[in-house]
Amino acid sequence: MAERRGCLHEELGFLLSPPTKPFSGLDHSPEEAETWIIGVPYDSTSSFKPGARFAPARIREVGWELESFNPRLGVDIEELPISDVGDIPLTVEYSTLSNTLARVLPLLYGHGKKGVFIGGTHLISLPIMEYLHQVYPNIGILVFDAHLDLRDEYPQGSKYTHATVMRRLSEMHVPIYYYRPRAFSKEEYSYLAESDNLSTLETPEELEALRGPLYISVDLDIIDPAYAPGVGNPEPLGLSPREVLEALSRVALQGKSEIVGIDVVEANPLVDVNDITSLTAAKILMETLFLISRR
Ligand SMILES: [Mn+2]
Repeated sequence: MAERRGCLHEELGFLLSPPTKPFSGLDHSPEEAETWIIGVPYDSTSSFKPGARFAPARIREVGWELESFNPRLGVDIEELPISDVGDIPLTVEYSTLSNTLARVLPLLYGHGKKGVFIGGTHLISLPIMEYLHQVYPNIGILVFDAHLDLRDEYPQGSKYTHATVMRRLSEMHVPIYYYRPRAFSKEEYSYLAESDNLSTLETPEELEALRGPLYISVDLDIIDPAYAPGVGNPEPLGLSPREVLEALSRVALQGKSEIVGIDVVEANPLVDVNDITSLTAAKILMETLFLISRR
């Protein structure tokens, strides 16, 4: 058993860059942890404001300033079996990102663990979901995003970007559930209406009805720019962070689905204001970790 433990640690060491500071001081070994945090600093296909590659490090940094005790569970986050295993090494090539994730994800899910991913742009959800769709053929994705990300190409000629990620998943017939989207192109709106694997949910009650394995993707632009100004494509009239957390807790605590992974994407420290967005992201990550962790 001891040898096997050493192997996993070693394999990860070859594939990942260690975090400069683990999220909230989490120092459990990857072997004993039930949940792994993985940073995915990828932003090469940003169409508006690049800089999301800096988010995993910044979110970890400011997350240290948040209190880490959870009264509902009566525990500090350090007591939960979570390991911050580090970052996918920086690359500007989507194929390299995708290949590295294809080697890391079997180590994670092959050992029965859950993944919590810090983006990066929204495109990082695609290689993660491509892998999970093989492991869980009936997996669905619950998306918190101002936008639908259903464009066929964006910018023109580009098939693999933050604005096309859900279109590529839809083509794989993955059920996609959007929670309260608010910004559409005409093309996307028609595609949504015509596709039977896509739906929008407008109330927290509807979230409880989701079934089966579920991946959750939180694009921080679901939140109003007042609380999250530092994102790639800010869109006014958004949700409050509290509304997002209430929705997440509905799914995790009252819902019937099995949450197998979560990402928090699109924070961009280069255009943030006083770390507001990174702090909001860190808080959502921390609350999410409490929601999905068993003691
Ligand atoms: Mn998005």
